[in-house]
Amino acid sequence: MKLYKYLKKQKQNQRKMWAVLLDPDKVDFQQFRDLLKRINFAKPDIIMVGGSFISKQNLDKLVKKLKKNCQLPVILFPGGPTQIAPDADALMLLSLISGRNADYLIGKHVEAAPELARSDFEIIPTGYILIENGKTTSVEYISNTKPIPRDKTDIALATALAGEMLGLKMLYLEAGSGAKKPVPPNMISTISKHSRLPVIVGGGIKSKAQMLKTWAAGADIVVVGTAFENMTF
Ligand code: 1GP
Repeated sequence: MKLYKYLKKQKQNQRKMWAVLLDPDKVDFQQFRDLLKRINFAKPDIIMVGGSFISKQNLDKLVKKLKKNCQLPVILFPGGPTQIAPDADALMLLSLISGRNADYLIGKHVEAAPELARSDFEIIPTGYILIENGKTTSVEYISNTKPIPRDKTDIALATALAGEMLGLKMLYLEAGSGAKKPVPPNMISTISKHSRLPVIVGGGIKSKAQMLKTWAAGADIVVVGTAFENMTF
């Protein structure tokens, strides 16, 4: 079954999922077996691979190794148009719909399209929505866009609905890597109540308790990056 179909089915069955986010430049390939053990122990449903400035070589290497040694689906979460690894199962084609920078709404996609068209993996168009977390995040700085203020649930909802109407297949509510404050639960619940799309939530999730709270608010997939990297999750 294609990955998106599987994710939709899990959502219909109210089966909550979580994804571990790996940055290929922060993975110690000498200790790859230990990483696999930690993944097997933590039991995520999905492995996401991506980062802001990753080397293509490490990206390809990590995805290849994961696919060879692990049964979990591997989804690319690209920070730019060169972050394409042919061995992945799928790629989130992110459109930064909280921003007003044409490059991150369509420009980078145009640059990536020829190579994406030659790839075999599934492409999942995803509305990427940045939510303010109290400090400037890398995505915000690099994309030169403003996040949606945390108390503007109505704007976040209208953005999510517009994304759905434009045909995007998933919504990713992002507080930013290492965020001090994760996406507010009331914003997650409002969006998940009004949208039929799988809702992914990430940024600043540090504990199982926070993950449960995020699921309870309505997230379908919770993403954990920094806490897994720091071995505190
Ligand atoms: C970042 O949402 C992800 O894009 C994960 O954030 O690193 O804070 O877990 P953390």
